[in-house]
Amino acid sequence: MVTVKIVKDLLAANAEIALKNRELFKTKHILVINLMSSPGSGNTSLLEATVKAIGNQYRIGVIEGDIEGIADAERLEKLHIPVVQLNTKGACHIDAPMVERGLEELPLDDIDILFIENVGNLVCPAEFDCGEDYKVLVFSVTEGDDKPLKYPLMFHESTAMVINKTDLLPYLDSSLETIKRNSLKSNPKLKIFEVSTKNNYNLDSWLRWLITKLTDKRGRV
Ligand SMILES: Nc1nc2c(ncn2[C@@H]2O[C@H](COP(=O)(O)OP(=O)(O)OP(=O)(O)O)[C@@H](O)[C@H]2O)c(=O)[nH]1
Ligand SMILES: [Mg+2]
Repeated sequence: MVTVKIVKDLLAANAEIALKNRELFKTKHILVINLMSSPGSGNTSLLEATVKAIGNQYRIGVIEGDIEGIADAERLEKLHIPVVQLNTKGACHIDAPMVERGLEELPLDDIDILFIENVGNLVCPAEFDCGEDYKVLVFSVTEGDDKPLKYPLMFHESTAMVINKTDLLPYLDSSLETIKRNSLKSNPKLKIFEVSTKNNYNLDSWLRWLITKLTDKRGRV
């Protein structure tokens, strides 16, 4: 079938470039995190909080993925870090060739941790390897505690999940315990952090995990 062949070719081409990206990241000793989420879950807010907390100790760079616009890149540029904005012009995810193009605009020798903020979408980004070390899901409590059961691939593919907006729990029917239980059904090994980027609640364990992963990676190269 023609359609199946085209899809297979597309994924094979993506995998080839992802491998190339991964080799480059290894050579440059950069930890790469592919941040995925629904629109508005707090990806950029988490990046802002992370840069403010550890940006003076670790050099952080960001590839921003959005369908249109430069708003998120502008938010992060205010923190004086290298940022490149990719516009997918309709595509629902960032793929490896897009990341490869973005890398040309970044000072890779001056970056310890590179974040790829994927397009806000709870489905497609999970299907594409960009060459990252880890996929991390930012999930907000406002999305509802049934979502892990309805969008299982995203939870399955992620190594870690940051549950954000916990400050809003008193106003919602969502239960933190149910979010966690349902997420672990798709991925029993999922590492879970509960935070609020609004009031910087509980960011420490997320930051410690990041630093540990950077140290691990440097130990491996
Ligand atoms: N109450 C509350 N609001 C938050 C929190 N984190 C982010 N927000 C708000 O949620 C909205 C979306 O935050 P962003 O950081 O732009 O989310 P995003 O995932 O980057 O959004 P897109 O990139 O546009 O998909 C903003 O109005 C934030 O102020 C939080 O922990 N608590
Ligand atoms: Mg954003």
